[in-house]
Amino acid sequence: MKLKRVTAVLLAGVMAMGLVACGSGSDTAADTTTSTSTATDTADDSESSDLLGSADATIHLKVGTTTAPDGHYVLGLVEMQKKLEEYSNGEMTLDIYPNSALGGESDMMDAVSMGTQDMVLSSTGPIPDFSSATDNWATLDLPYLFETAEDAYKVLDGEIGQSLLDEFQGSGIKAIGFWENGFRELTNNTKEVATPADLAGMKIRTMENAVHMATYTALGATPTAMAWGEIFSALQQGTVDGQENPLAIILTAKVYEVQKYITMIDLFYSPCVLMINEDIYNNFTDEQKEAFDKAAEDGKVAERQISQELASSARATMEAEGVVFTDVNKDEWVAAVQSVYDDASLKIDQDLLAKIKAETGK
Ligand code: EAX
Repeated sequence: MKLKRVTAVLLAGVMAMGLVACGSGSDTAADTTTSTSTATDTADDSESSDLLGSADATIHLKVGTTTAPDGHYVLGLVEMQKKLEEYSNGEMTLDIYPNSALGGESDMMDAVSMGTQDMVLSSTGPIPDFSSATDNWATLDLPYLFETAEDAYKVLDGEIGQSLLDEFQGSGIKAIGFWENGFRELTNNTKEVATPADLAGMKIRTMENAVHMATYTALGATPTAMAWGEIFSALQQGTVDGQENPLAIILTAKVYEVQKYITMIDLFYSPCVLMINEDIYNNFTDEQKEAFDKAAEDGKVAERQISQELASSARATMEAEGVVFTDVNKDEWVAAVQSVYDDASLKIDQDLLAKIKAETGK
C-alpha cells in the first residue's frame, strides 16, 4: 500500500473508531491478567475514547503515549491494534491514550513496571535513568550517533538492539522493540539559529536525559529538562526559549504554532520503544504471545513508514504556515559536541559505542 495511503487509511481508522469506542469499557487487561491496572478509570476523556479497541475483545491492553492522536506513534499503535484484533481472532486489543493522558514518559514507564499501566510507547529519553541495568542506554542518546535512519534500524533491529531490550528483564517491563521518534530538530520563537554560537544564553527544553542536557550545554545553551506535557506552558511563560523534537512531533503537536524558527540540526536520532508489563506478557498463552509479537512487528513497520512520511512532508506544511526553516553546516555542530563522547559522568558504554560504530561503518 502506497505510503500516503497508509497514513490516510490509518487516519480514517482513527476517526471511525470514534463510533466504536463509546460502547467499549469491557475489562482491561488488568482484570483478565495479573496486572491491577486502574488508570483507565481515571484517564477517560473524549479524545482518548476515540482510540479504544473493539468492545468485543476480552483483553484490553491500555497503552499510553505523550504524542498527538494524528501523530506517528498513535497511528502506528492503531495499526498494531487492528492487527492484534485480527491475529487474536478478536480476543485482544489496545486501548490507546495519547497526549500524556496517562502521564509523562518517565512516570508511564514506572507505572508499567509496577503493573498499574499495561503498556507505553516511549522515547528512549527516560530509559538511562530507569534502572542501573539500563543506564548504558545513554549511549544511544549521543549526538550524531546515527547519520541515517537506515543506520539506526540496522543497529536497533539486530543483536545490539536485542541485547539492549533484554536488559529490561526482571525490571517489571518487557521491552518489545524499537519504533521511531525521528531526528530531533531545534525550535525557538526569537531568531534564526544557524550556528552553535547563536544558541548562547538560550534556554532549551530537553527530555529528562543527561546526555541531551550535556549536549546542549556543550553547544552553549542552557538546557531545562521537563516532561513533554509541560512544554506549552513553559514556552508561553518563557521558562524556556525553545525545544527540540522530530518534525513529526513539531507538526502534530502543533509546536510550530508557538515556535517561528526551526533549525535542521538532526542532532539526535531518537528511537521510541514499545514496552509492556512483564507479568502481563508472561501470562499470555503461546497463541496470545504470537499474536501480540506479530502485531507489534507490523505496528513497528507501519509506524516507521508514517514517521518518514510525516517528516518528509512536514517542512512544506509548516513553511506554508510561516515557519522559518534554517539549514546548517552540520560539520560545525558535530565538532561542537564531540566533548560529550568523552564525558565520564554520562555512563557512555564505550564497548557498546564501538560495536555501534563497527555495525554502521562510521
Ligand atoms: O516521545 O519528550 C519528548 O520530547 C519526546 O520526543 C516526546 O515525548 C515523544
